[in-house]
Amino acid sequence: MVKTALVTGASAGFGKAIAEKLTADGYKVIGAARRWDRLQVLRDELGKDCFFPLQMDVSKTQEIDQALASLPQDWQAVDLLVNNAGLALGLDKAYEADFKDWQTMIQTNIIGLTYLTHQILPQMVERNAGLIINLGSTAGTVPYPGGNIYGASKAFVKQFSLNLRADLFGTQVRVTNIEPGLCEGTEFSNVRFKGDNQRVEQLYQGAHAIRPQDIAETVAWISRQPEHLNINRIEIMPVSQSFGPQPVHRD
Ligand code: 8X3
Repeated sequence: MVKTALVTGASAGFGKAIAEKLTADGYKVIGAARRWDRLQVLRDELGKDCFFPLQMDVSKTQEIDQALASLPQDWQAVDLLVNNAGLALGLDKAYEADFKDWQTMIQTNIIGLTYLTHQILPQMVERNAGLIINLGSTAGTVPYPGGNIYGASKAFVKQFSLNLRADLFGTQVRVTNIEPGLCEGTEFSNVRFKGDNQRVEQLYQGAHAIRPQDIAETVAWISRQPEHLNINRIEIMPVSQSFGPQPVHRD
């Protein structure tokens, strides 16, 4: 039976690569994003039988409700939910950061992700089947200067993923948190640095960072695991990235 996936943030970066990979693997994919024109291009590329464009801003719970209610009958049963939409804004120290940026990250990375999950979860439990893949980050485990709310939101996503499994004990519904490190080929850093493309270029120069296709492959691999296995967490970094020493400030 053909399975249906719902992928948020599907218009670019990870989400687009995941939508492309899952349709190639035989899924019907609902691609959710704000940018309708990009979703239409993706529908033309993937075909209307394989890809259903769903315009919604995941940070607005009302839009999530309206979008889900607009799904045609044969696209309503979601077998795989990929909570990919999320963002980082700024890399400023907490005492210099713009609180509006913090609110936007919390609204998208936490409220949006949890609300959509809350709306989809009951149908999965009812069918006693389903897989939720959340996009966390190494920033949810490794603190770094300027990571403040972004990292905290991804720590939330990690613990939320694990706690979901705790609640889903006894069901066949599975949950995985993917935690990538430095990634390129997405709009992530352009958004974080608010269009400072020189800073973005410097960040990725020679880094051979994770690419969207790598994450799409990971999603596909998780989705192919036998039903008796739950992949709890996957942490992925490029070989060029590693861990740092703990800094000690001296007088
Ligand atoms: C992306 C990884 O290191 O830019 O979530 O925070 S990092």
